[in-house]
Amino acid sequence: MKPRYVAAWVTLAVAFLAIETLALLDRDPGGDTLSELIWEIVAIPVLWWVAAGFLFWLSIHFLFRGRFDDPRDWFRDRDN
Ligand SMILES: [Ca+2]
Repeated sequence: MKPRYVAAWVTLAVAFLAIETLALLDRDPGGDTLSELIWEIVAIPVLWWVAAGFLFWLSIHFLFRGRFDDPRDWFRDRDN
């Protein structure tokens, strides 16, 4: 692990928690939590497909530990 990047990711996570908490405590309805923001963005059909594609890639990326990130590896014979 690289400490600078770990610190940056932890800072991002803490900032996310702070923003999300403020948004949840804000009683004005709609458009302030991350979910509500994303739902407003993906209401545009082309952006829904972009988000779906990104989430599909992200799922494969995490589940297979990045094994399929490089398309050149998809058809490479692993026995050689
Ligand atoms: Ca709110």
